[in-house]
Amino acid sequence: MSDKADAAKRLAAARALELVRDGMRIGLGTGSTAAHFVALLGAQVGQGLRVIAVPTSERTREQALALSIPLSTLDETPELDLTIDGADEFDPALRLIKGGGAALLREKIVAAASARMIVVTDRSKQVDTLGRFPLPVEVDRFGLESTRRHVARLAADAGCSGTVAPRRAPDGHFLVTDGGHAILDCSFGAIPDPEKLARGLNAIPGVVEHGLFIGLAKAIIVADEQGVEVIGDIA
Ligand code: A5P
Repeated sequence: MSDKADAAKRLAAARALELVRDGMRIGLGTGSTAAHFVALLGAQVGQGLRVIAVPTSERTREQALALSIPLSTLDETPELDLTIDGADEFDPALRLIKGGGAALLREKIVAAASARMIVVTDRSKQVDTLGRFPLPVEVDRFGLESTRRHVARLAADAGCSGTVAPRRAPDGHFLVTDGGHAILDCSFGAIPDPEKLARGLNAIPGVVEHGLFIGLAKAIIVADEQGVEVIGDIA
């Protein structure tokens, strides 16, 4: 990642920090942009800010623990005030692709439990049509090849073409998520009808969740060298 992209991610995270109020229940996203937010939040907690946070991955949980951010779970704290998370792509309708960091299942559960999900990102994630970033689909490891073929057929019906392939970890084995599942990366290039694809994926046995986040983000805080732009309703 370039220094400029990282600086933009930090800028977006700093703007998101302004939304945090004393006493809030906060969902903590996953990825390098969310990590900036967690670091900034940790500094505020060190200065006396009182929040309780639910992390979306083991990675984020470890970071938050190291910063002494008080943590909870959705079982203890089922409703959250605000979730701040990154995205791999967003379009003008605030639809997202997430899951590049393999945390999409917990990210979606936490976002859905939050009164507000606000996305923090740098400008490179902005697209007119979703799909440039390969869509991650989290699937049960049982019947992986059957499910993969089912996803590929469904995608073709939804107007998408391209490869559907299991993600591999650096050691060459299939990557395993925090939830113990596999990820299929769907390299479609463009997704002409994200709602149709999302509905279809939801109906496939073996698909645990997919990385299309539709109707979840209230606003996107997007930063670049020129500064910060807020798209959507941040209030
Ligand atoms: C994690 O599974 C993803 O959804 C991340 O939110 C996404 O990959 C954004 O990552 P960066 O903030 O590192 O770009």
